[in-house]
Amino acid sequence: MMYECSRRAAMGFGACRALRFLLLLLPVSGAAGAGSAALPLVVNTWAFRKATETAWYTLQSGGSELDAVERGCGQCETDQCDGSVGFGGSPDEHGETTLDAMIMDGNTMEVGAIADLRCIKNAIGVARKVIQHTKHTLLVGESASLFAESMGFPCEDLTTQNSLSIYLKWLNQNCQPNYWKNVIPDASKSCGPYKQAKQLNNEDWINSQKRINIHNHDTIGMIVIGGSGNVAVGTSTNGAVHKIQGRVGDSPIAGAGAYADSTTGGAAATGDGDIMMRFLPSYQAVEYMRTGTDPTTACQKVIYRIQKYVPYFFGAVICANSTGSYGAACNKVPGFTQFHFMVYSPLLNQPSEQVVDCI
Ligand code: SD4
Repeated sequence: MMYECSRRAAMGFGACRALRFLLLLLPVSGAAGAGSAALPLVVNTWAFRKATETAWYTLQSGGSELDAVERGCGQCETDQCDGSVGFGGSPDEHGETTLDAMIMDGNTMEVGAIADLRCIKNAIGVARKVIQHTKHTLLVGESASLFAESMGFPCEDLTTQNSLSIYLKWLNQNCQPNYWKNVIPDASKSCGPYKQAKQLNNEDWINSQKRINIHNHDTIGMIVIGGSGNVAVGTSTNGAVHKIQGRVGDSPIAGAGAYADSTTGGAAATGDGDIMMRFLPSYQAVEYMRTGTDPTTACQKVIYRIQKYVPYFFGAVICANSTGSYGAACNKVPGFTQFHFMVYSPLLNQPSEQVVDCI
């Protein structure tokens, strides 16, 4: 850890370098997850290696931090990372794939975001156009698609054989699981259309939360910090599989899916957006770091805060400060005990997959 080494002069330079070398060989794990500090830095959720590489090479070839975020997340949209980013994944209740994305500039605090975007593949590209060509922050639904087309993005069918077969399988399973509660017919047994039930029963809600897990969530969230400490962040996702039409998750919401402030750092979240967006975890993590909390602890504090209300939520957060330290944390639930994320910095000669134990 460079920062620690320079402060611990008493340790001796040779010993400090040897320690740094050893630390580089260790995977990030549990509370010891603070990453070595160096700039520039790319950190992204999950083992989306090509996205990390693309962001890194964008920076290396003179692109800005925003360019790196846009191209890095865009890489995942093209690659359909884990089926949870880009076209052909997470069909909604009507079988359609819709996209959410955002990009944020930590120097100017500008945000461009789109949600419930239909028929356009490059969601983060459209989000960037919101910053570049409008005075707005968030555009949604079919109107967002019209905006995208006016910016030159082609309208294409986002359905694939894969998304169609996920959808058909779900229909054959009586539309289980789904996101309805307190409706008739009973949503835990039947498909819709639904009407509101007279009786409101909170038990339904609790049970339905238990079904939202790693198998229907995965988003790219990315933090890029340039050589002079400029921070940019972004997200891109096709959201939650079998979502109700019109549902928007945390990813395009500033402070929820991601947040950047070049005076402090950046953070991005992945997981059950319906829960996570209620806590603005990315904003909260950046605010913890602003008061001097290290990135790993900042991420952990955010997870603990949500855990207090929703112990079994599925989610993880990545955090990095503007000096280049980074960390991550995740909430431990059955089937999700470790979180993988990617890091690239001058201390690594290739994108490095790191693992943190969930808390
Ligand atoms: C959402 N948070 O729409 C996104 C999905 C996700 O990891 O992050 N998956 O809820």
